[in-house]
Amino acid sequence: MRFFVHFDIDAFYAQVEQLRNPELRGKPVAVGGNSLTRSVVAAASYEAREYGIKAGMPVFQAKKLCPHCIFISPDFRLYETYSLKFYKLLYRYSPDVEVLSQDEAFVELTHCRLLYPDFVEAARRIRREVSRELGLRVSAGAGSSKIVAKLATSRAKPDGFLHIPPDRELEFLESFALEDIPGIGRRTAAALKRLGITSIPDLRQISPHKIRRFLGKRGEDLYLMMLGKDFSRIEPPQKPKSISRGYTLEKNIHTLKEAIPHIIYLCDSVATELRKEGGKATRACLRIRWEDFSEVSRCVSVFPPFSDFFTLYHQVRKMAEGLISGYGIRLLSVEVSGIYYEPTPTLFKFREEELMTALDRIRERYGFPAISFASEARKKNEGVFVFKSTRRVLSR
Ligand code: DCP
Ligand code: MG
Repeated sequence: MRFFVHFDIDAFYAQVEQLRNPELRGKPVAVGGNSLTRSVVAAASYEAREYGIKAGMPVFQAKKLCPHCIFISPDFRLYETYSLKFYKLLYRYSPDVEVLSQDEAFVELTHCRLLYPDFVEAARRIRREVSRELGLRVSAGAGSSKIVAKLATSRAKPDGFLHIPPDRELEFLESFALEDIPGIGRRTAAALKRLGITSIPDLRQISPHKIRRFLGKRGEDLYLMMLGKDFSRIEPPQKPKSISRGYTLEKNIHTLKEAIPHIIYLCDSVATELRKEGGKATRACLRIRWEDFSEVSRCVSVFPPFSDFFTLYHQVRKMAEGLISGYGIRLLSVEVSGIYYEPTPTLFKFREEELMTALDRIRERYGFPAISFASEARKKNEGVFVFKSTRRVLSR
């Protein structure tokens, strides 16, 4: 029988802020952008949640629900240091670690029987030790599959631990609504509904072949998982499939001239991350959210594969020229995808490549903001909520 433990830090960003500033402890705290009118809540302390504040909610709405809630601008670099510490700690207990997000990971103990004769006791101990060393409350769930462990954590929150014994797993799974199951989005739930399935026990009435016909292989995997047959394993660290950066602007902008410094910053940030991951991209996309919240995106294929700022900027700028025409812009985002990780042979180094290497070295030593393009400095209007996303290749 396999044994998985799932860990998830409680109210991650908000807790880090409460740890850094003891005056915030025990109080409603929400971390969001620095503009009270335009950004969204990234994390809410459990005290703030009592007022109905949750992640993804616009800050102005959260402020209405709880006027004395303390709003804090995010400090992504600080959260990143806690993330790295968290991952490192978990690897101390088992080599089988799968990182899911900044504050969430699976640890499989199956192959560490000699170290941990009693898995459940070990899981409890690991949670306590990780929590103590980080100084943050961490919740954990355990079971014989990843899905059971993850769902157990959701029931253990905040600051708890829940183990589901093998003979209780089916009953436990059936206690969840379909839309609470990770991997079942709105679209999958709607597709299941069309097949007459509105709850997990309903799944028993349908054959795996029928599910596969309607929802494909992923649907079939989900189906088996819900019937207690989750065969998925710990996935080794994966390389990202796409890398994007974007933000909502503090004030709407209208012209290409105003957009260029932001585009420079976003392209520089994406290309730097791409080089850090050791990849070369073949596709570049620009996404714009207009003032009426409608969105447009444009993508181009690029050959040969690139990882330098200049190629990306050239492509994104061309797309921006074709799209920007005086209408108010609220959000800008740049993404690269179609990433290759095989070394591509180069006969000689271009000057641009040498420049990129020098840039990376400076930033490795002094941090990303240490150096930037001069025209980026013309960015008068700041981006208020940087979202950083590095979508990883997920294979089962
Ligand atoms: N996050 C974000 N935007 C969101 C959701 C999350 O920026 N819409 C960030 C802030 C969170 C962190 O990711 O602190 C971890 O996300 P979780 O979903 O684990 O949420 P929390 O850790 O805040 O709360 P909890 O895990 O206790 O539910
Ligand atoms: Mg969390």
